[in-house]
Amino acid sequence: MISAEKIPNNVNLSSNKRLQRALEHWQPKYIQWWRDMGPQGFQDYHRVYVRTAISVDPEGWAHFEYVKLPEYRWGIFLADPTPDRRIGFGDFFGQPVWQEVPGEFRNQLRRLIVTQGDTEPASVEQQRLLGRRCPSLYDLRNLFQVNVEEGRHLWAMVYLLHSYFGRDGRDEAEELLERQSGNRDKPRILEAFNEPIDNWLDFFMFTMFTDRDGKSQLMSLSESSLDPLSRTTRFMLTEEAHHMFVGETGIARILERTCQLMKQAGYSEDVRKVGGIDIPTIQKHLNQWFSLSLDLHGSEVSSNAASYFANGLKGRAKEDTFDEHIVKNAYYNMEFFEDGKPVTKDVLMRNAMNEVLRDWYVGDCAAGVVRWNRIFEAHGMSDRLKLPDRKFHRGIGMYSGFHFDPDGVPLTAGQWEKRKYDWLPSEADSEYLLSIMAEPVYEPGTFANYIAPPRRGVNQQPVAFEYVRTEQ
Ligand code: BYC
Ligand code: FE
Ligand code: FE
Repeated sequence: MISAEKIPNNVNLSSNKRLQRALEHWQPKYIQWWRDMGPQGFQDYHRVYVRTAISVDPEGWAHFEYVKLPEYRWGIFLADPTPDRRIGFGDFFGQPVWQEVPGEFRNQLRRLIVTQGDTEPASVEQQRLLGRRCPSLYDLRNLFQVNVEEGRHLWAMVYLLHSYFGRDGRDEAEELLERQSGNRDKPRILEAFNEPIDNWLDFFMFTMFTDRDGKSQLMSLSESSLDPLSRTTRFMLTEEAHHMFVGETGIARILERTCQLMKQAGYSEDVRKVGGIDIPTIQKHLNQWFSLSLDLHGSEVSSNAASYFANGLKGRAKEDTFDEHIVKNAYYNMEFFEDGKPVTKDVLMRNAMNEVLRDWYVGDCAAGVVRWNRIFEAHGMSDRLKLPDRKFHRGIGMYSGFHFDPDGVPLTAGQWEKRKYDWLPSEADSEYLLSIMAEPVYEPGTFANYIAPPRRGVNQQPVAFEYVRTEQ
């Protein structure tokens, strides 16, 4: 029944003709955007073995089939409502959640939804050239799975804009298709979403670290008093898990292969000579995407964040695990950087909510790095990856005007200029990566030299399954 509709959904769209018409009007513009700005070279002649959400229950959600990408059935799905759900934090703690947008919070909510929505198509734009450089059909399929789901996340936000924000919401939905990642005149809103992702090391680091910011931000929005926002972000989180899986296992497979190649080549040899990716280059890309993703959490001290919390719009990750939810007289002991020295000061906790979420995020990232380092351990190697200090390479917040090395040691501008490519990818690193990715690998079961095969395939299919088919 659901699949007969133009826009698959579990929000009973056909009962709201106005909304249905508005979304059906937006749909062709979305498809045009996908064709223009989505995966380049994979629109009309390829079928991809993807998972399509056709409902939120486990069976409907895990529905796999071959589809041409522009024919993917992007739908609108909200997690099931929680009966008698109550506001979980802030000044309205304990009151019933909202099914409509309160007038006084309309602008703030719109801004949060637009900011979230803007990242989704941005990531598809950033990744549009990767298909032609893929390390295998398995990876190509995973890239497209992530891309179509980010497209669906845009649908999720556009549904909210159209349903609850009237004319303004419809205008915002149009603009979400007009801003473009990296465009000088109309860039995407948040900085990390304007950075190019043209090689697969960047792609895997992005899905590891930047999609994980998606996870922390969506967790905080899923606490929201606006119930439709909470429900839509809750379902998005189930998809986010797969994006981080792609990133974490992608890097793990590169590490595995690097270790193998180092062993074969004799440990003192440069692994690039045998076509692998050296550990320092992997560390630099980690530094890059971790620091950019820290910025995505906003300033350490933020009156916006305080106001989102007070008004019940954006909570903490796992709000129910905290003892106290009103957080009026609590303080956060924060490290500032003054006169070249760190000093700690107490900040009202509500003003530190961006930092509280960042703390959660850093912990989640650190656990992933521990898992990566087990690969070195298993190979008996002493190399390790590590997260840089959170002051390193920041463009937002109180550290952004200063320079620090990855251990958090302050540097002068001159020292930074001299050494920054010890810690961040250089032009030469990018060129090297592009050189080993110049030829895509389209043969089922074959993998580029710099990456190990995955342990298992998708949906119990073999690793050598033809995950993407070409049509004549
Ligand atoms: N770049 O009070 P402040 C995802 C602005 S990822 C540029 O510190 P606030 C995904 C800010 O707008 C998750 N500008 O921050 C992942 C403000 O401007 P005004 C995305 C920035 O307001 C992979 C000023 O600086 N979700 O889903 O607390 C693939 C001072 O702001 C940045 C969300 O972001 C930046 N990085 O904002 C696909 C959730 N950071 O007021 C998808 C929605 C801050 O001075 N957004 N600014 O003009 C929010 O919750 C918040 O707006 C922020 C922090 C987290 C962005
Ligand atoms: Fe997303
Ligand atoms: Fe994602």
